[in-house]
Amino acid sequence: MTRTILIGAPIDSGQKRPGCLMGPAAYRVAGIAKEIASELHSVEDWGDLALPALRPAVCDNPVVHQLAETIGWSEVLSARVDEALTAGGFPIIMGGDHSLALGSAAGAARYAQKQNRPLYLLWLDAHSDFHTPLTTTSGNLHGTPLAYINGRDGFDAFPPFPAPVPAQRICMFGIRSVDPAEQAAMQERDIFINDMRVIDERGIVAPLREFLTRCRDEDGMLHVSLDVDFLDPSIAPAVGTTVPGGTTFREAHLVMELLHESGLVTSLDLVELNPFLDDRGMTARLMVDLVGSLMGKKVFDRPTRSK
Ligand code: NNH
Ligand code: MN
Ligand code: MN
Ligand code: MN
Repeated sequence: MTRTILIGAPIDSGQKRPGCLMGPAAYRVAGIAKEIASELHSVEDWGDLALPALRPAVCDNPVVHQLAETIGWSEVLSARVDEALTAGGFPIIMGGDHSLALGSAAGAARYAQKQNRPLYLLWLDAHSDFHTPLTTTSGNLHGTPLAYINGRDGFDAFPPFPAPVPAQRICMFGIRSVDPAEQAAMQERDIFINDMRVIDERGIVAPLREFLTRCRDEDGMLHVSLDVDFLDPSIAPAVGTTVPGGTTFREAHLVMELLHESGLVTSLDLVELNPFLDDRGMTARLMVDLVGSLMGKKVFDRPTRSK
C-alpha cells in the first residue's frame, strides 16, 4: 500500500501572472484525492503550506523578482517533502508555479542523501528551466530550478542544494522553448534532453525507457516534475506560458503509464496550473487524470487472455 501525501504549495512568487496560488484548491475541486484512493493507495491531505517569516535576500541581477519569498517557500517545502518521505510517504506537491521545485527537489535530495541513494530527475516541461538567478532575463525564478538542482553557481542567496544531481541523472521531455543562456549552459553538460524533435522522431517510449533503466540499475529515487505546459495548450490552456506544439493527451498518458509500471517514482510536482486561465476546469481535470495514470489507473484495462 502506498501512502500518498498531498502537499498544497500555493506559490505565485516565481513569475508575475497571478493565479497559480489557486492551484491546490483547483486540484482538490477536480477530485485528486478520490482519483488516487484505491485498495493500493491511501491518501492523506496535509493541507497548504504557509509562507514563513522572510529574511532579506539580495542578488546581483536587479531583474530578479520576489527572491526572499521564493527562498522562504523553498525552505518550508523542502522540509515538508523530506518529512513526508521520511514518514514512508509518496509526496505529491500541488502547486503553485515551478519555483516550488527549488524546494521540493531539495527535500527529495535531502532524503535520498540520508538513504544513500542517488536522486534522478525527470523534467516534463516546454521549458528547460536551466537559468540561474544571474542569467535570467525575465527575472522569473520559475525558470531556474533545474540549474539549482544541478548545482550551478548563482544561487548564493539559497541554502546550498543537498547533494546536487549530476547531468547524467537528469532527463527532460517536451522541451520546445530554451533561452540562449540556458542553451549555452546545457550544451556544456550531458543532460538527457528529449525535445519535441526527439519525440517526433523516436516517440516517447524508447528514450523514457532508457532513462528509467539507468535509474533502476542504480537503485535511484525518481523525482518527477510535471509542468502543465508540457502538454499542448489546446488540451491544457490554464498556464501563463503556453507554447504551441506540446505533447498530446495520449503521449502524456503513456508517459504516466510507463512511470507507473516502472515503480520508480518517489515524489511528484504538479506545477504551473493557473486556474484563473482555465476553461471550465479542463486543465485541472486533465492533470488529475494524469496523476491517476501514474498511480496505476488504466485508460483502458486490457483483458488478460489465456494462452
Ligand atoms: N525561460 C523563460 C524564463 O526564464 C520561461 C520559463 N517559463 C516557464 N518555465 N514556464 O517552465 O523566463
Ligand atoms: Mn517549468
Ligand atoms: Mn514550462
Ligand atoms: Mn510554465
